[in-house]
Amino acid sequence: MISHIDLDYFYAQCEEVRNPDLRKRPVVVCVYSGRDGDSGVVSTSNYNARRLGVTSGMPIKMAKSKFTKSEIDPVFLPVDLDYYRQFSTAAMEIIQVSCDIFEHVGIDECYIDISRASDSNYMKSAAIVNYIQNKVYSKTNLTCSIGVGPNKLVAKIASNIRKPNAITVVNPSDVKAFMRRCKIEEIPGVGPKKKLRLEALGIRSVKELGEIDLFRLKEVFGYKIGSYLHNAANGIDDSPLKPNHHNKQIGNIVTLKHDITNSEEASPVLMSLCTHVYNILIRREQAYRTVNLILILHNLSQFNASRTLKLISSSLDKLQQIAIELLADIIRVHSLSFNNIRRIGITLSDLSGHSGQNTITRYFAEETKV
Ligand code: DGT
Ligand code: CA
Repeated sequence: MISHIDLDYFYAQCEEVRNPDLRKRPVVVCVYSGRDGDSGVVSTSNYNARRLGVTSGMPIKMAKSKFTKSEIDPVFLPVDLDYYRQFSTAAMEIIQVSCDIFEHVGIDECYIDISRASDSNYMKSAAIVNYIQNKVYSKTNLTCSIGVGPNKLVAKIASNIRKPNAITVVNPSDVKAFMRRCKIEEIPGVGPKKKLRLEALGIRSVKELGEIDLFRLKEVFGYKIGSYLHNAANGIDDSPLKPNHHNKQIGNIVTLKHDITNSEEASPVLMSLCTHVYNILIRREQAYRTVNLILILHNLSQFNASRTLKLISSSLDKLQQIAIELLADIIRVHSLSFNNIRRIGITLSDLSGHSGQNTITRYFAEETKV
């Protein structure tokens, strides 16, 4: 049983969390090209802006034109990826410790396998994803949409079909009917070009796609895509989850807001980085053996130093002490100047003692006991 989890209007929702007053207004997050004030494209927008026709990839000028008659002033903001990544890491960590197998597929989406946690019971699966949805919200203030199905394809379509803050569970016996209700462009990989090519073959619905002669599809789209489309129309997908090796390391990197000139000024940044990765470590019920520090300079050159302990540790004090020593080592060995540092990152690896494998099963076991 697979679930696909997708954070809603991700960049724009992060901006709403940063400034809750934005919730009432249209929020458009943009990639500015830097050529002139309005050159660039929309990355994403909140639902207030989407209702007026703003879409991802739209030129900023065109997005602005959608608000000429709007009573509420829209807010146009530049993408702040470092900030959004913190939300992504926090949300993915929460999801990851709640399941057996986890595949992170984009900044705001992942697949999880909940077969074991739910005993392959679809009623139970709804309770599990509801628990995850609430937990993500309580820790990050972000809503997400979740799909559950017998494979990745159905789970992904299901998470996309109702948004925001929705859960859509598709039972195996309903897969065919569910697929037939979908629009052809809701099949992942069917964009405007493929849609046109399918129309040229007389295929306008998922039903027609599922019923067309497979050889004809393969002739037009090639073996791989032809088979994919045919299977997808029937809700068939046997692609496995590809677990990320997130459990193997925990890292975080920050961009300095101001130049620093000495180790005293670097210290609070290191402390907060250490605390961040340490909190993840503790949440996962793990311990570390290796600490790696990375420095990225203004000219983008990178320097690393790492320390492997004789014994595993779960001490925050020790981690902070090692981080300070590693920073001093890099500065000394490479004769660097503090004010050239642009970004600092810390990674913990050689992790062990992972027992958070099935928080969800435990949670439900405890619930049942009560
Ligand atoms: P959703 O999932 O429909 O509620 O909305 P989003 O905004 O989460 O969209 P999604 O999941 O396709 O993409 C995740 C983030 O990736 C989104 O918040 C901003 C970025 N993104 C999406 N599409 C584009 C695009 O066409 N251009 C650029 N620059 N960024 C994009
Ligand atoms: Ca999303």
